[in-house]
Amino acid sequence: MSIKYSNDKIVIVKGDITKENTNAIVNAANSSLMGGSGVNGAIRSAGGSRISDECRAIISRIGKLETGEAVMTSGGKLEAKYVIHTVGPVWKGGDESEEAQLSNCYINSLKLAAENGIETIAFPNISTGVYRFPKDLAAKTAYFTVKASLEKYQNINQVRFVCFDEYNYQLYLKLLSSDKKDNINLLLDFIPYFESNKNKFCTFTQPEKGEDENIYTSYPSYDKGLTDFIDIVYETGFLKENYLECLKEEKIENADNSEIIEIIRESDLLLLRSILTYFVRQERFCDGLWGEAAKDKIFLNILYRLREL
Ligand code: AR6
Repeated sequence: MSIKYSNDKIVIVKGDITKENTNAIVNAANSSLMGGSGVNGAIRSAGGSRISDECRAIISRIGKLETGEAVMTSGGKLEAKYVIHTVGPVWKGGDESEEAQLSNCYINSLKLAAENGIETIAFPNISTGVYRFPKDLAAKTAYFTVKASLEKYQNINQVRFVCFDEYNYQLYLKLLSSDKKDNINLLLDFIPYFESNKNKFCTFTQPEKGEDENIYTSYPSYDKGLTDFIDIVYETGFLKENYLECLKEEKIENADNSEIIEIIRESDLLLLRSILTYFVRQERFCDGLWGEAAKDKIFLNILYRLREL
């Protein structure tokens, strides 16, 4: 199965975080913001002495950092404009709130990023090196913390998890794809609904004369199943971010419904998402479109294709 997503807020990358071109990269630092090995060492040698100078100034101003706290410096010579330094927990067996502390690293880094207008940010796998936090638990903690925080910080457009080692990379890929798969399964629950409800997804009210004597056109009233479906599409995030871009990319704006059904037959997940986005988003401008798409079996065809993927 190949799942291709673009425009997702969470992206998994394999490589060296110092090469990232996000607005900010995050450093797995220590409480005194001193130089060190691992990702900390790599960031300081690529970014130059300015980062260490700013770190020293911060420590002399506020003292040592608590575990989970985050502060920001410039990015020095790095492509990223800023470095957010956060202190991960040292793994002590799991009974000393290490998981919550690791969560705080991500929460506080994203909070700081959002406060400073940062739109894209890259994280290393904090604490999974020298600090020996188990990699699978760290990955789950990082992934779900970031996912939840992104709901809050809507101005952050992209979070990249930059995995240096193959093991971490595979863990994150698995988390991302099973998360998406769960969303698809929720949508697949609607197959029986679309199969059994032919032609009664949407009814139109009669045009009415308003108090001002103008005639007001009819508006659609949707079957509950259809509105539940649309809610699930929204809730699961099964939408492409940029609606207008999606129209341009997929050239579906002017296609008629039978052409769209043809496209669905050939499409991958990314394209299915675009088509669904097209119908869900266009509703704002074109009354009754969901009903039309349901009647013309567009949603049903999308669900059949999702089942195959
Ligand atoms: N890019 C991305 N990830 C990297 C890079 C890189 N260039 N280099 C290493 N990693 P660690 P910690 C990964 O030890 O466990 C420091 O000395 C690495 O494979 O850097 O939070 C500090 O000063 C691992 O998965 O950080 C602290 O004293 C992850 O980054 C202490 O280590 C984190 O490993 C912090 O320990």
